[in-house]
Amino acid sequence: MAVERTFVIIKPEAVARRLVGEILARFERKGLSIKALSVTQIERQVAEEHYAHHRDKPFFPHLIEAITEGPVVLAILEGDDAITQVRNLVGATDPIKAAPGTIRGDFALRLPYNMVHAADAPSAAEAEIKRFFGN
Ligand code: FUP
Repeated sequence: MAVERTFVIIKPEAVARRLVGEILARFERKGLSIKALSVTQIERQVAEEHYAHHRDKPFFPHLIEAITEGPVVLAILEGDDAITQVRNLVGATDPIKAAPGTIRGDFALRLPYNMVHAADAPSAAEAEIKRFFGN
């Protein structure tokens, strides 16, 4: 067990549906602390960098469109094993496979609209915090 920081994006579809409070409440209820919070719109270039590992996938254009089409909420969350804890609360990538009780399982129907991005490893969390919040 280690205190970790993780990075989360509450995606445009979640902001549009007024689910920001509901989603943040789930992280807080679990025991995680909000260390930084920001409302912004992600530039196309930053989105393409963030999802560079998917650049050659057929869904890439839809993914970039979905994450840049409206305001998002960026968050840094901290707590014991925060990376795994947040991924568990978020659920499987595909909303069809995400278990009920998870954010994606409760609020999303189909890709690429899965409500939340959450860093999947400490190295990813640090790189993403730097990319979206600076130093
Ligand atoms: P995750 O870490 O759970 O966000 O999953 P990935 O990094 O594999 O996927 C990043 C984003 O690509 C997802 F949030 C949604 C999108 N995606 C699709 O649209 N279709 C796919 O088949 C896989 C991912």
